[in-house]
Amino acid sequence: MSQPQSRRELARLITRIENGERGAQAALNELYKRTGRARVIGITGAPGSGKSSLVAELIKDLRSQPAPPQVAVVAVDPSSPFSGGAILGDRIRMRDLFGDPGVFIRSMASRGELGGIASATADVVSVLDAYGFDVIIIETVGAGQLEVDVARIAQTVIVVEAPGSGDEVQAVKAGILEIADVVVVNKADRDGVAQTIAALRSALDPSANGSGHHAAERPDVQQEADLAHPVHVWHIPIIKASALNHEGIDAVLIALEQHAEYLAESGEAERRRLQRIESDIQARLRELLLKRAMQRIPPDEYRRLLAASVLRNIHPAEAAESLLESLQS
Ligand SMILES: Nc1nc2c(ncn2[C@@H]2O[C@H](COP(=O)(O)OP(=O)(O)OP(=O)(O)O)[C@@H](O)[C@H]2O)c(=O)[nH]1
Ligand SMILES: [Mg+2]
Repeated sequence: MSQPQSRRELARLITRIENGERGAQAALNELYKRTGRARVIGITGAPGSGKSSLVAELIKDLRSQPAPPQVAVVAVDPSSPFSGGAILGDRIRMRDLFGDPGVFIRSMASRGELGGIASATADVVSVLDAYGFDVIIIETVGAGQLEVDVARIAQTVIVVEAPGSGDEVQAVKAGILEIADVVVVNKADRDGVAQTIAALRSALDPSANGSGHHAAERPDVQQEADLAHPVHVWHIPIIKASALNHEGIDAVLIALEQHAEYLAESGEAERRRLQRIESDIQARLRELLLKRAMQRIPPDEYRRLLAASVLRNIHPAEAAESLLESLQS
């Protein structure tokens, strides 16, 4: 798999998926049977919180294990239509990892279509999984809906926060704290860490926000690994780290291992998989049905109803009902 020939083949297939090429689906159908082995981790957080730096440090540790896993990184940037500054930054930050044949890094830029990038990312993850990558990390910049969609692809989601000004938690502002399985307060070498942790803890506390999530109940921030005792309730850990100083990286890896254990032992892995595949099928079915409907609806009828809706003569829901009826007649 790490031969340059198949790496080139892999890169080419990913490009075809990104471009939505027709032939790519046949390849995806073929390799789907070989997926389902990889550990898929999502990492998100406000711009500049240190996601790429953390990913680089996590990979360094993973790759120095006795039996190092093959690791792939997919950096998804919804805000940049081309390979812009952020992605260039990732490349520089992850520079140390280049030259390691066990690490594959790929950036994906959005072409503006939200649903498109999420399903393209899911397909790219499938390809990497089928190609034998043991760990696949998806990095996205916290910007709302895309992160929620990415969370459905990943088994475990890490939300990265950096110490900021006062009580303001960026992850709450971006609406991404609710998808966190693990919270990392990076840049712990800076001031304001305790304040950020306190703000995060109160945001995660269900009695404070009524979200029904399990808050970090233990008073200590760094939680100890206890892999001998499977956990059936997940307490979202808040981990202090400094990617700059390679601190807290081991604690993040332990939390990831614990979460994997929790997912397997609690049946949550199975539940999430079912949910993910079901919503994937529904999204694709919706797309197919719409495409088919648009092919069959008489264009004049479509334009007539659209114009009537624009003039507020009929409600868009009523227009949709009429179009559906025109299909059945
Ligand atoms: N002081 C300090 N700086 C850090 C730490 N980790 C990352 N940085 C710096 O923060 C800046 C942003 O780091 P990145 O790793 O690119 O952050 P990111 O979240 O991937 O950024 P985007 O992908 O652009 O959203 C860089 O200048 C890093 O050197 C840390 O632990 N401490
Ligand atoms: Mg980054």
